Formats: sequence, C-alpha cells, structure tokens
Amino acid sequence: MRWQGKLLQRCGGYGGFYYVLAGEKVWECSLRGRFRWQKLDILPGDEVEILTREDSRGTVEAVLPRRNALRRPPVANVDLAVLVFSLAKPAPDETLLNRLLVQAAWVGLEAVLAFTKADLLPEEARQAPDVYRRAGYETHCVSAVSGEGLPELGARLRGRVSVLMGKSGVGKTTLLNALGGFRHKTGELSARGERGRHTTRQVELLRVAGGLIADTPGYSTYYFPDIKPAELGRCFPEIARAAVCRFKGCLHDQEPDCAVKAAVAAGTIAQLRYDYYLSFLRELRRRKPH
Ligand SMILES: Nc1nc2c(ncn2[C@@H]2O[C@H](COP(=O)(O)OP(=O)(O)O)[C@@H](O)[C@H]2O)c(=O)[nH]1
Ligand SMILES: [Mg+2]
Ligand SMILES: [Zn+2]
Repeated sequence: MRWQGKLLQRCGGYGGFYYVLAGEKVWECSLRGRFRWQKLDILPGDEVEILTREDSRGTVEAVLPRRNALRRPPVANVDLAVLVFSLAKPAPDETLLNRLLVQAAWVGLEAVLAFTKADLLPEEARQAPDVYRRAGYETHCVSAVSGEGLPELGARLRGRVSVLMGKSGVGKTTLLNALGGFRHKTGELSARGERGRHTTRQVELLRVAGGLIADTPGYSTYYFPDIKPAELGRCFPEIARAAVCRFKGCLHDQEPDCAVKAAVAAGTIAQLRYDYYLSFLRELRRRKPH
C-alpha cells in the first residue's frame, strides 16, 4: 500500500532504517535502491511516500519538498520552537534565551517560551517570564512535579512539529515525559533492526500531545546568525511594533528622536530587552564593516 507519512527518525547510514509515521502507525522502511546512490538528503520531519509490504515494513519511495529545515537540531518542516528555561535550579540563562529568540525570528520560526520547575518558585517570585510576556511572546510556566501549565503547553503542540531548545538540566526530557511523550521502539520490529540499535542515531521525533517534537540533548551554543544591523530590530517584536523613528533606518542607538528609546524610557519596552538589543547590535557591527 502507498502512504504519505512523516519521517520520525533515521538509524544507521543509507543502508539503515527509516521510521515513518503514517496512518497512526510506525513503519520500518528502507530506502529504495536508487536513493542509496543519490546521497539523499532526508531529515526527521520530512514528508515521505512509502510503499508498505507485509507487517510494518516498507520502502521510502519519494521525499516531498520541505517548507524549512533547521540545522540545530536537524529537523525539517518545523512549525514551532519551544525554548525551555528553568525558573530555578538553574536560573534562566537570559543571554541564551534572547539569542534563541533572535535566531527563531530570523528564520521565521514561531517561538514560545516554557519556563520549567515552576514548583520551585511561587508565582509572585517569578520575574523572568514577565519581561517576555510583555514583549509579546507566548510564555508558559510549567512543572512536571505539580502539573502546572502542562495542558496549555500540550495544546500548543497538537498537530505541529516542534523542537525543544534549551540547555541540558533545564528539564526538557522530564517535560516531554510529563506531557505523555513516547518514542517508537527502534529495532523492535525485526531482528534486522538490531543493526539500528548500535549505530549512530539522528534526532528523533517523539509523539507527544497529538504532535511531534524533537528533544535535543542540550543546546548551549552561542551561535548568532549573520544579521545586518539594520535588520536586528525586526527580530525584537516590541521594537518592531514601536512607532517609527525620525530617521529612516534608525538603529535605535545614538540617533535623536528615537521612538524605541522613548518607549524604553516610558517603560513600554523593557530595559533588559533593549540592553540585549544593544549588545547584539554591537556584536553584529564588530563582525564586519557596514
Ligand atoms: N522540581 C522540579 N525538578 C525538575 C522538573 N523538571 C525537571 N526537573 C529536574 O531537573 C533535572 C534535569 O531534568 P532533565 O529532564 O534531565 O533536563 P534536560 O537535560 O533538559 O533534559 C532532573 O534532576 C529533573 O528531576 C520540575 O518540573 N520540577
Ligand atoms: Mg534531556
Ligand atoms: Zn529608533
């Protein structure tokens, strides 16, 4: 039978196995012969056509065009980035948080924030989420211990392909388990699957809350995209929303009559966010002459 499905994970090299979710079922597929010679570029999240034979096996017959692809983690057709930071133990790394927000905006990826370990910090003591909520980001406070916020975050994942980003130790894996995430069992289908179990694995998409999500072992890179200084403001929604400044192409730095600086002074743009904006701006200016 012919199906269209989504690749959840690839195990092994080109001769390895491809686990495809189609019709509520996971199929262990191999590549059609001709693909093996083509250095086929295929990632978790790719839409594929498979031809299934007996039981739960099949072959990948075609890879459909993708809407987007992330490099870290390598996943295709991503709908949503869930940036995970803990409210306490460890305290949120806001530099990383702001960098990830810019990265997501730069590639046009919707981002929501999940602040974990909410059970460790009473609501009135939570300051970090407020800044981002005010900036216009969807912000969830969640706890795997008390269950706080899980239904709301789970509802956002339904029907989407999401990636979790955040440092190790912030509670990503615990969060996925609390949301009821489950993985297909690699190599369970056949003795041949044994091969898959011992070779390097790609990122895996887990089924969670009616959606698919990629957990990543850790994400602490301080990588920053090559953004032109004049385009940085677009990656800060509250700066993009501020009324126009006197000078076209205002970088909201030293220029007079700057609507952004006025909004910071009036408290509608958080000082913290503006400070990150300026520090990223300096970094981009240092990178190359403009
Ligand atoms: N109190 C509390 N601890 C948590 C919560 N979620 C995770 N942890 C703890 O944080 C540590 C790191 O969790 P883990 O899921 O492995 O983090 P990951 O590296 O981001 O996947 C573990 O000791 C967890 O028990 C939570 O909601 N509340
Ligand atoms: Mg983990
Ligand atoms: Zn300005």
